[in-house]
Amino acid sequence: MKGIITKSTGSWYYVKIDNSSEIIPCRVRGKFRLQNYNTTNPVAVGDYVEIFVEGNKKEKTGIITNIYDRKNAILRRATKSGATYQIIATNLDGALLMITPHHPYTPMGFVDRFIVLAEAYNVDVNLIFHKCDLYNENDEYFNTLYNIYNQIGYKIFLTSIITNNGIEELKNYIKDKTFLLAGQSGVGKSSLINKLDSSIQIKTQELSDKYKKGRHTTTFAEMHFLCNGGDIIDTPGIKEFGIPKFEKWELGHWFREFKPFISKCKYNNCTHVNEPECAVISAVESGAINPLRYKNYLNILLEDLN
Ligand SMILES: Nc1nc2c(ncn2[C@@H]2O[C@H](COP(=O)(O)OP(=O)(O)OP(=O)(O)O)[C@@H](O)[C@H]2O)c(=O)[nH]1
Ligand SMILES: [Mg+2]
Ligand SMILES: [Zn+2]
Repeated sequence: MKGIITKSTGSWYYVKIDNSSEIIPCRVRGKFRLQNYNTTNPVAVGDYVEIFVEGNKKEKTGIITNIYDRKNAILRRATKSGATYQIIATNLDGALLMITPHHPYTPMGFVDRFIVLAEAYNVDVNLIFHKCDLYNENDEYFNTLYNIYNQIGYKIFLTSIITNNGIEELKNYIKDKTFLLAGQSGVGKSSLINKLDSSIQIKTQELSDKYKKGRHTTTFAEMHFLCNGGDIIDTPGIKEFGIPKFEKWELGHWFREFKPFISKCKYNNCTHVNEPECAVISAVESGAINPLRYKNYLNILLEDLN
C-alpha cells in the first residue's frame, strides 16, 4: 500500500494511506537507516512510501518497505557544528515562515537563517507576519522588517486569529499545495492552522502562558489536511536552524537581492567580506543592499560556514 508520512515521533512513522483517511503507525527497515547514515531520520513528513501492513484489524501496524523519490527536502544540521542532518520535511510546494515582531520577538537573524535554508534547498519561501492585531504600521520593528522583505520581493501575509485578517487569502494560497509552516515557539503556528480549518484542533499554548518563551507546545512535525484543499505541516518552534555546510561562496546566492551584484564581483568565488572590487560590498555602501541583511549574511558566514 502506498501512503504519505504525516508525522514521525522518532520510532514511529504515521502513514496516511492513499485515497483513504486511514493512518497506520509504521516502522522503518534497518537498511534505510544505513543508506542515510548522515541523517538522523531516514524518512520524514511529506515522504511517499510503500508499506507492508501487519498486525490485526484492530491494531494495524506497518513496515516501510520503499521510499519514493523526493521532489525536494529541507534539512538542517542536527547540532550547530555537527555532521549529522535532520530532514525537516520533503515534497514541499513552499514554506511559510511565521514572524511576530513582538510576543514573542522574532530576531531578524532567525528570519534570514530560515530563508537561507529554504532558498538553499530551492523551496519557495513566503512570510507571514502574524498576530497583526498586536501591532500596526507605527511599529518601528514591524515596519523595518516588512519593508526589507517586501522590497526584496518576498510574498507577505499579515494574519491574525483575533481579527481574521489574512485568513481567507492564506487559505486560497495554500489550496491544493503542500506547505511547511515554520517559526519560533509561541508565534501561533498551531493556532493559525486551527483557524484555517475549524475541524482541526491542535493543542496550543494556554492564553495565560501567552508570552512565556520556550514552552514548545508542538513537539513533532505533523501534516494537516485542510478541508478545502491543501496540506500544511505544523512544526515545533525551532530555536535555531543549523545551516548545512555549504561552500562559503555559495551563501550569497541564497540572499536573493545579492544575485544581480554577485556576477559583477571581480572573483568568481568572492565571499563578499573583504575581497577587492566586490560588487556586493559596493551595493551595501550605496544602499542598494540593506545593511541589516548584509550583517546577517556575515554572521551566518562566520558562525556557520567557518
Ligand atoms: N493576539 C494574538 N495571539 C495569538 C494569535 N495567534 C495565536 N495567538 C496566541 O499565541 C500563543 C501561542 O500559540 P501556539 O499556536 O501554541 O504557538 P506555536 O507557534 O504553535 O508554538 P509551538 O507549538 O510551541 O511551536 C497562544 O496563546 C495563542 O492564543 C493572534 O493572531 N493574535
Ligand atoms: Mg504549536
Ligand atoms: Zn563579492
